Amino acid sequence: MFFRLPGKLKGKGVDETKIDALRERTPEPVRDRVPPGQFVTNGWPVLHYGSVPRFDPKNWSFKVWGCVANPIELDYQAFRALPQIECTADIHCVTRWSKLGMSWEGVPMRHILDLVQPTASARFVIAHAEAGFTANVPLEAILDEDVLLAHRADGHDITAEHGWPLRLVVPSRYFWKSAKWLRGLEFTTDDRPGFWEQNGYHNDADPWKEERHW
Ligand SMILES: Nc1nc2c(c(=O)[nH]1)N[C@H]1C(S)=C(S)[C@@H](COP(=O)(O)O)O[C@H]1N2
Ligand SMILES: [Mo]
Repeated sequence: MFFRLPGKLKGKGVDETKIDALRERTPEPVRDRVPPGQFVTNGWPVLHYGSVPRFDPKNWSFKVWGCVANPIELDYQAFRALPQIECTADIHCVTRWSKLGMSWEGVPMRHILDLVQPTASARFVIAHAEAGFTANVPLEAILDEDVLLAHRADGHDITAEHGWPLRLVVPSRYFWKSAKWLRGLEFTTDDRPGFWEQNGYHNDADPWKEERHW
């Protein structure tokens, strides 16, 4: 049986009957970093709904609004002038591939939080991407130090199909929460399921608990 994603998702599922065999090939030293039901890939599949948006720096901005003391709207130049860090993180896609030890470069979410100062009523963050795509995470999920607004991965600029010029990276959740072509963050009091969450994926998406589907 093939594991299929809802809608017109680009990319292919994995043959579920092969997961155990694929897992057995995982080298011993990293086996405990692979969540249940996942296997390690060295490639980097491209998966998303819809088409790859065109990037024009003149018409690009990054906004943060909602339950924050200091909403911001930055143009591309201003965004790129923000402090950047590099960190290493594993990513886990609900279609069962995991990619270990990826290096990511970008603006740490911690810095954005310092800038905007979420208010006491902020409990969730909705990532807004091009073409109306959204993904929701609880505030706790973005407090980890490895949560980045990334523009480089594994030493290269992120390609258009992987989210250029900016993507969210939330390593603690399945990769669908890591919105590509990110344009803004909205802090909210109430949770609001995003695109994949409304299409059958689990709201919380913890790969260690295999929170794949509702
Ligand atoms: N804007 C946007 N971001 C998205 C998606 C999407 O459909 N649109 N799909 C998500 C899903 S389901 C996955 S698995 C990852 C895949 O990222 P990749 O193509 O870089 O591997 O992007 C996530 N981010
Ligand atoms: Mo996905």
